[in-house]
Amino acid sequence: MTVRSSQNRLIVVSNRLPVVISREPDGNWQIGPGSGGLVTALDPILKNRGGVWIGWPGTAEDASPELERVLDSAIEDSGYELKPIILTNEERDNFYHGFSNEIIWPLFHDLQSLCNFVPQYWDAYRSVSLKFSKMIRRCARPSDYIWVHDYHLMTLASDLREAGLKSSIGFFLHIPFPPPDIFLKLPWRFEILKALADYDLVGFQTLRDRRNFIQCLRLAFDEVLIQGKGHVISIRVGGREFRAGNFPISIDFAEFAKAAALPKIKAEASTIRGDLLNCQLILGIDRLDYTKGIVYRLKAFRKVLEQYPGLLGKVVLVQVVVPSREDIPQYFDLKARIERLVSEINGQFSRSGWVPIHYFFRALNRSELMAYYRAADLALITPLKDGMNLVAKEFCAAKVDDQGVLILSEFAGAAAQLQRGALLVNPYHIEEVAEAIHQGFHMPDEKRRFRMRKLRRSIRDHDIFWWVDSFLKAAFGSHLDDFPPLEDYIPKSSLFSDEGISAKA
Ligand code: GDG
Repeated sequence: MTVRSSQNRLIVVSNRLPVVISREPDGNWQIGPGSGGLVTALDPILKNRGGVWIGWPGTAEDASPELERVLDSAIEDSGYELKPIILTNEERDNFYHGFSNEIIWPLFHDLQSLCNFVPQYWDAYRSVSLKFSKMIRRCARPSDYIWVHDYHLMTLASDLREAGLKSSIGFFLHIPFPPPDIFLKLPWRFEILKALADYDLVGFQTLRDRRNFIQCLRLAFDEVLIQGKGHVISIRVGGREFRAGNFPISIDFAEFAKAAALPKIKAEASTIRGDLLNCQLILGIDRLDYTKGIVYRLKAFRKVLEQYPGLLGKVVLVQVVVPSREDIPQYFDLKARIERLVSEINGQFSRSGWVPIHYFFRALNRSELMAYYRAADLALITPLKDGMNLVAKEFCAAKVDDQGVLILSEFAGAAAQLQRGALLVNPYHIEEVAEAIHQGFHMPDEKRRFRMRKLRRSIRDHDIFWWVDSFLKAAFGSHLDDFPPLEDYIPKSSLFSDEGISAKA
């Protein structure tokens, strides 16, 4: 029998490789390191123990011959292997845009009416999964640990098992897992549940998601046996036994705080504030996505201006929308709705020297992002549903002076962890969000500091490295007793407790 330990070689599998590939004006391909929490956390681990990262390079099929050469040069820099999965244009459309982003993404965010259940999308999802499976079997040694990420690759373990692979395989879902009455709308619901049960460990962001998953299993299978009471449990179903756990993803807190404290960022933040002439700055930063609640948020901002005329000329909302998935019609429409609303609100309230909403439709570079986090008085983060929401954690990490108010949706995974320091809101409740903005605006400095300190402490103690460690411990630990409820580390959300919804903030 192969002995596996937390020091075994790691094979990371995700839809995208951890590199950014682009074509220069002279036609040559350029490759650079990817950014984001997952790369930051897994890069040192892969370098240290060796391993492979398998994923789609994000380029069209005609790039493939040249790509091999470019990726080879990146391997030398990264210290571990990168294995590209080349998708045809049809696979990209049906697997990535189609099944992943027109079915699973809206459904798992409870927005089933936005789903487009096209049968061919499922065929493409299955065939791309087989493509990934083939590549893994080419690379994997029996003692490797295979860690698969996210909703694009839920059926991968079952393909690997079918092909006889014996290695341990873990899976982490970065987005929420929906409750049964929503999940069961999926025409391929049994296939997905059975496939997830083929992993050895299935990780979710929160207890909410893990509970939803178990409820779905109970409805789909005759017998589901659960063992354990901690944040990692064992599930026996349909002749399989596997583990499931909740592991809230996080950020590299120390690195964020250090970067935000740089004099250059401080100066950039002062310039931003100087331009706003004594106004309090409310910040919203999101990818263009209907799950992020941008339209409701703008309506709440309009409401607060209507309700409290004393705020006119004293508050500015900086709303950054990062372009994303614009080739899907719903995203294109969403952009138009946001822009119409921004212009209506600005048209209604602007006066000489003051415009209430500053709207950016572009990505900020990293130092701009840091400077806006530092400059903001309030962060308004109101997704309709979110796996975690890293912007909320980054905003707090950047608040090196402990000043700032976080207004956060109850339906962001981050709410379970950050509820005690944030002002929690129901993002659909326009009046309630408007009240929270008003409350945040008037919150005294001392109270702001007290709350922000709590938030920062919790994120610092549960950073991205803690997250990787917790997942791998759950994968390799032998006894369930070694995994106490996560509430021991992180305050339990009263929202998702058995007592039901509690009073807010
Ligand atoms: C998925 C889940 C889960 C944003 N604007 C700019 C920018 N960003 C960066 C942020 C942050 C990231 O993008 C967004 O992360 P989120 O977590 O908020 O959201 P998703 O992209 O939807 O991520 C989510 C996450 O996976 C991890 O598991 O938390 O729930 O949906 O890091 O900093 N970066 C730059 N400029 C911008 O304008 N440079």
